[in-house]
Amino acid sequence: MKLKIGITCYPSVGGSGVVGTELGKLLAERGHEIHFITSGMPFRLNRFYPNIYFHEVAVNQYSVFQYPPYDLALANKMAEVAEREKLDLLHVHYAIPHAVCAYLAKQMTGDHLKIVTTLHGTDITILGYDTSLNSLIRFGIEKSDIVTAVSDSLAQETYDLIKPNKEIETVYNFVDERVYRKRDMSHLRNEYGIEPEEKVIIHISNFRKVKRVEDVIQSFALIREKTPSKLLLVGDGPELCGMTKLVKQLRLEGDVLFLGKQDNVEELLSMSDLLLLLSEKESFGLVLLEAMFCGVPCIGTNVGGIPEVIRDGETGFICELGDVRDIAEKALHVLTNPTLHAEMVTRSMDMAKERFRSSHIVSQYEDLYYKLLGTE
Ligand code: GMT
Repeated sequence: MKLKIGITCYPSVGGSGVVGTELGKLLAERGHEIHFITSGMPFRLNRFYPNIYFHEVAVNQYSVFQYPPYDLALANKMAEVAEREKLDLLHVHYAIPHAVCAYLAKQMTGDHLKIVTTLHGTDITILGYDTSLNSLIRFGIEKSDIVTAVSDSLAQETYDLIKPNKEIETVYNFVDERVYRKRDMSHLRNEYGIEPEEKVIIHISNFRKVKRVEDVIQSFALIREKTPSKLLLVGDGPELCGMTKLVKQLRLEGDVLFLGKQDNVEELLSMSDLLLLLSEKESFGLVLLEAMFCGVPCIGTNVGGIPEVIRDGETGFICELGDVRDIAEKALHVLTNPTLHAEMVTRSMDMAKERFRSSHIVSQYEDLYYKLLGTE
């Protein structure tokens, strides 16, 4: 049976928005009717897709309101679209505010409208520590019909921190493997002035403090002492300015390339030898999956869901948070050992396909929807 599904996520760049949008696209390819109910066009919806509709949540700025009422406008739009389009369910990404808005919409529409909530991390690992919001997050989770988390670690953290009386199922993230695949990018290395003997290390993030970009740079400084290499820093965010200063202070300007936000990261990944993700909080680390599909071994911290994505010693290495000496040592081990590197490249691509194949993950969500609606 084909379903009518409303999807709400933050439409801007960010892992949860990417996963929400890609899920909608792949469900639409399977014949389901997808209605995005978001504050702006999701950035990955960049062309016409049959079976996909977009409903913009407009927030009016009346002078009587000190803050624009986004949550109410969203709940209202969800109810309006659900009624008019006869939606079977709303799949929302983030407990706060999206699950709570969906519950409000359900109250307005009727119990037949089901709610699936996916937790992505930031709502739990940051907001969960704000005790004033803790009860509301629990409410949003408990009022959802099905709750999923993107890693076992996030599910456990939610139980520990929020203590909801609700089962949370892990459904891992996925990427579109038609986009994330290894390509020959040797010409790009030349364009960036990377010498043939140089190793390319890459870090991609939104440069928030939790990403610990300073540890990436400090590790790179140690790696570069031992082997010729370049560091590509991709993305933008609050820490970027401080990072440019650190690079200058360490006299690494010639070897660290700040590339800013980039659309086609699969091309940059395809010319990289190693990815570093050294975050202090990370429920999954979507970029690890993008790297694995492009055949890039990864080093990550022993934090959140990272060890569920990187197989320590097989597809990369897991290191302790902030231990830049160990990180540099492990990086040099893989970068200067061609046999180990080649094995890790192959295993990364194989394991990505085996454990995080999009068709498998999308089927997991589809099965949850059918179970919830009592159909097939
Ligand atoms: O990491 C971010 O800063 C963005 C954030 C988001 O809400 O998009 O990412 C979260 O969701 C991603 C998709 O599930 C995960 O891959 C990220 O690990 C998670 N971020 C954190 O837990 C800090």
